[in-house]
Amino acid sequence: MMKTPFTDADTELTELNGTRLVRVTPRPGGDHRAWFSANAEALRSAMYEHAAVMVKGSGLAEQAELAEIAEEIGGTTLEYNERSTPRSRVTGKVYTSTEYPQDQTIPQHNESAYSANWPHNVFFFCALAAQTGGETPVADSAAVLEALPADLVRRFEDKGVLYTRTYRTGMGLSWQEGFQSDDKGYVESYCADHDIVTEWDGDVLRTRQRRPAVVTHPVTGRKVWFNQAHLFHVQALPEAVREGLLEICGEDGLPRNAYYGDGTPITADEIHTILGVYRDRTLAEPWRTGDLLMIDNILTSHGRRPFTGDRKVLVAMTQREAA
Ligand SMILES: O=C(O)CCC(=O)C(=O)O
Repeated sequence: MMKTPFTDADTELTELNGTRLVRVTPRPGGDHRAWFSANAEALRSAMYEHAAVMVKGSGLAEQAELAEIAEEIGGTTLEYNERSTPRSRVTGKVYTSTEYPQDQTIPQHNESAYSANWPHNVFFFCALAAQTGGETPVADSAAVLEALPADLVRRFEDKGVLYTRTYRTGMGLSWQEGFQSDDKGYVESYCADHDIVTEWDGDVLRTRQRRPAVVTHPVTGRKVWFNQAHLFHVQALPEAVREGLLEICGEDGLPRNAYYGDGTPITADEIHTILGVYRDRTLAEPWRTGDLLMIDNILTSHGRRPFTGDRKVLVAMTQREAA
């Protein structure tokens, strides 16, 4: 089944409309670090082939081990810069996953696709499984692209996506949190270096950045849907929140919004079409404490389901050396 077979493990493949998740269960009793080293190539290869791999009962005990295993398999671990959601540093370059209220769904997204610096791989470690729910679902980005209407894809491919943000204290992230700095000069130079247009109004910062909607995976050559238009767009918000925000901030001052790259509007129907295509291709494997989910961030998107009880999922993001 697998191009590079796993050693000392049972594997099982689940598939839904082009999204594939490999469940790998190492045989009990072995040294988990030695298992990861022996299977590093098989894990990388399974991510290229199937995009999502969940190691059940990974044996990880300490938070720092997540970074070490992520580095061994994925390359250099990254800081969470140019943030769009709240996360806390746990240790080194290991963070909590997005800290949104537990009754909320986090829509599918490729990590940091709005930024010029997105990770190649994302590793999620379940340090404490929720009482109910709280899965981290995955959806195949190439399958999403194939299922979207051709005319919609053409428009997005031609124009790209324009992401707009307004950073102000108390509504979404402040610019200090988004850019992890209190220094406006630093923010200005970061934005200039990354093709982000800035506009200050006292302590309120507005930014605009144009990014692609479709990319080609550098290793597999697969073309994929890779953007967060459906997540930034005002239509993604529940109606009451949307109406409230529009009344307080106006469209120009929304914490986040998305347009086509030429500034023309993306319609509500288009956003709902995209959300529907994701929904039909999303696989959610239940977490057990100790499981480790690893994904290729271009080939697969992730999200989060609502949950009850306490839950702790940690994240490490990595970047491969340039080929
Ligand atoms: O908590 C999770 O399972 C994932 C949350 C998420 O989407 C993220 O941190 O990017």
